Amino acid sequence: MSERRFWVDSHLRSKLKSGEKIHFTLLDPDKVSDLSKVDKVAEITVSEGTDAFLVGGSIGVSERDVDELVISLKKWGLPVILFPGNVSGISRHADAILFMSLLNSDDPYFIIGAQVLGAPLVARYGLEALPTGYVIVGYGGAAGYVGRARPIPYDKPELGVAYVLAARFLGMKYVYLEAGSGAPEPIPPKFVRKVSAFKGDSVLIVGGGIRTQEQAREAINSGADVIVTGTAIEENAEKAREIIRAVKKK
Ligand code: 1GP
Repeated sequence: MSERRFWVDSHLRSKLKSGEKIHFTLLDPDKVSDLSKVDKVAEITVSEGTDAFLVGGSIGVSERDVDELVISLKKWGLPVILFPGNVSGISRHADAILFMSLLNSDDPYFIIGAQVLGAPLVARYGLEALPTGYVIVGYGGAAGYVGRARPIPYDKPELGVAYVLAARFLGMKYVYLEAGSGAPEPIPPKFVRKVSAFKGDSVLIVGGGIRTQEQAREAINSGADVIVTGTAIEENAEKAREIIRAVKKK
């Protein structure tokens, strides 16, 4: 276990309390084998004010790959948060973990099975667990396919509302609305707006398919607390600048 650098939950909540919105830069260990590319992404995103690195992916992720990526990101001084697709996504070097249950999976493994297998590692490594209801919407991508989810249609926000309420009543402090990495369209603002009205004290994370400053801003204006971007930054690290600025704009 490495020395604790952050209490991530209180760090993020104090930013939100001061009226700031949050941006997470997602890096998938399966897609960024070249660590010099990681440095470039980090340099740009840190200089623009991204708030944390999210590390994870749905397929082809070994614990060793995650360790290497986490270690290379820690030098930038921001929280490194695990976003695990499975038990192999847990690294002792991270600061925190989105301890997620894929609420709309049909497979108990992704609702509670993997969590039971991973929990002893989270405890042994001293990772801060951020209890997260993970809900797949629309396209779903690899996360939806691998996680055997029944994605909520974009035109059924009332189902999203029911999930966010269930997540809150189960004590989850974070709810992640996921369109799937590389989604052709992000979750519609109307959907985010309806769901966010019921989020209570939970932190609403929105990701999947956000590629432009307009889309990032629309999600924020609709009530998202945290915007996650992976693919857009992977394809063109410079793209991060306008997206982060749009999230941070007051
Ligand atoms: C995927 O929500 C994240 O889990 C980010 O999606 O790669 O489409 O930005 P993108």
